[in-house]
Amino acid sequence: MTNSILEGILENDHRILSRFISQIEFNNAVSEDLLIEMHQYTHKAIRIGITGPPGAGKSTLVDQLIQVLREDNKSVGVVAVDPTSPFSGGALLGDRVRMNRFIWDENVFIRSMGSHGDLGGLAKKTQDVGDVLAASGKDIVIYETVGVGQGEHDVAKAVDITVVVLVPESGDEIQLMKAGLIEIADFFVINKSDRDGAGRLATMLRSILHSFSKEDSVCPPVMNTVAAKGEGIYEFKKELMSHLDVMKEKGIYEEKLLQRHRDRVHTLVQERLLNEFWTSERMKHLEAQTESLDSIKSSPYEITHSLLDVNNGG
Ligand SMILES: Nc1nc2c(ncn2[C@@H]2O[C@H](COP(=O)(O)OP(=O)(O)OP(=O)(O)O)[C@@H](O)[C@H]2O)c(=O)[nH]1
Ligand SMILES: [Mg+2]
Repeated sequence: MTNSILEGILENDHRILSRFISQIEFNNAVSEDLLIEMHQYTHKAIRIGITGPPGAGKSTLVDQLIQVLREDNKSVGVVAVDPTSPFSGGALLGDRVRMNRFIWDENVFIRSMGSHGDLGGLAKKTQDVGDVLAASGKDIVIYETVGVGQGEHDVAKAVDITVVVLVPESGDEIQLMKAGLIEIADFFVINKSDRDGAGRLATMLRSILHSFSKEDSVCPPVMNTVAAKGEGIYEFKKELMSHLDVMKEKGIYEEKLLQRHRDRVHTLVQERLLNEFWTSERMKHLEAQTESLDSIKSSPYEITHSLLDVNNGG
């Protein structure tokens, strides 16, 4: 099949990439045939998630990371995922992305993406967009997302390795646990290490991680950086790549990959079945069953039973 959109993606035509990614982002009908055909080209990229509290310096760090990756002659795709914003690409996110200096480099593609209020679909969109960037030939795909809730978990499902960026002030042990960041982190960066407490946080974090680590897993490394001054970035990149190798050796990488594959099928089946279920017939039925306040007397279970009994199209 020769499809001009797929050709454009494979040829790294940034205009076509951009347009196709928007289609995914806005939930427009995307040709499944194209996604199926594209799949064979999506396996090479390394996918890295960068998450952490607002203002931790994630974008500054990504900007610096792009530079050292470019020095290695690696091409990079970046998606700034903003689960809290229904907007994307606007001035606000543009400011937050901070990577404008790569705008003329055809080996760097930077894009922001909002959730459009549809949080459930974020994991799927994130994965599809990552596939598009991988197919365009990017060696490394980086997702930046603010760790404030569900979004970073969706992103964690789409990546090979999740980097959690903290700052010296994130010291509160309990808070770390609460944030659930430890569960998703494969790697920690303490940025803004030009501030007091960076060493202390690193020591504390290492000891927490040590006590948490299981026999068949690997302990997440903890690195210190000063992204604003470009300090520790080269070391960060080096450690990140060698940690990926360790994850591969231990079979953790492969396990993640397969789990991700399985999850995606799961999600697609779920979506498909739901779409098939909610025929106009059933929507009408639900409307009719919940028309007046009186209807709250019927148990939701009862209404569900009656819905499941409504004949499809009948
Ligand atoms: N002191 C210090 N400031 C830094 C460092 N890295 C980044 N900053 C500053 O921290 C601020 C926030 O940086 P960003 O890179 O936008 O942070 P972010 O995590 O991407 O922010 P959001 O995307 O809004 O969550 C900026 O003013 C940066 O200049 C650092 O290592 N040390
Ligand atoms: Mg940012």
